[in-house]
Amino acid sequence: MKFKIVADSAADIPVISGVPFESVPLKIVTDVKEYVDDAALNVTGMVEDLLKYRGKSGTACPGPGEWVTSFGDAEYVFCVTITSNLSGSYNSACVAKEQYENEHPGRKVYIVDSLSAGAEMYMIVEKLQELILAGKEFDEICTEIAAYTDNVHLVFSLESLQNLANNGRINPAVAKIAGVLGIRMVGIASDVGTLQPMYKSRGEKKAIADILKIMKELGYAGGRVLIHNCLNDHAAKEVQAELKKQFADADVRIGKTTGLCSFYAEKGGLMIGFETAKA
Ligand code: X90
Repeated sequence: MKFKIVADSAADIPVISGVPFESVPLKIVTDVKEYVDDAALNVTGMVEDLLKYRGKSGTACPGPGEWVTSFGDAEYVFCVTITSNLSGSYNSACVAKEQYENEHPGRKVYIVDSLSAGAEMYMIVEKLQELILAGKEFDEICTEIAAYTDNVHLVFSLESLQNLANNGRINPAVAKIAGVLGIRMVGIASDVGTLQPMYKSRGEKKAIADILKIMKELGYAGGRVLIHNCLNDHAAKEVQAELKKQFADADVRIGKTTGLCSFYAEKGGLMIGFETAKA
């Protein structure tokens, strides 16, 4: 096997076809249960469980050993991680890379710190797949994927920031505002891979208008969009319709958050990846 793509499960990709791929699960842990974010996870069941659950909950990223196992025996590995600013996944992957390359001289691992999560990671993985299938060489793919990450972004809308706040991933004062019924926190993944709140939007319609506004400000002018939602197909379809109305060549797909992103984006959450230039 020459090439392999691996990504942690914050990319929302249980399986992919066409090139060798493996998803490395994060875990969602409560006092009563552990959920492994793999293809077997019942995401809806987990979200419903958590809505009823009142105790402590948190998450755990893969350790270096889990990353090394996922590399298998590939000559060249592309490894995509959730933002290093909010998780230890990237650090684990760096340790794994060092070990793998030392144990197997000649093999190489290229790590992409997505500085993001969810649909944006998904789009980075798809781009890697495209570059591999186009028959490009390892070095060429590294250069092109680095350029691509400058042109892909993430905008989100969250109805609750409770799990983010409880786990120290966002300022508690910001979380309180978004906890108000009907208010959505609309924001982006910042350049350093943190949540950057932009609007406190009242109601779904307003949130969707604010999402579109942000996308245009960041340079969206038609092209690929991937809308991942946590039990909110309705809002995802509305965003899709609005984009198609405003941009003749909008290429908009809808998908679902898996375990990790569902835990943090919570019920109603939208995470939208989009391209701003042909890359
Ligand atoms: O290592 C771990 O346990 C995982 C920690 C992950 C913490 C944050 C996940 C956020 C996912 C929130 C929506 C917007 C994300 C923006 C990313 C910069 C979902």
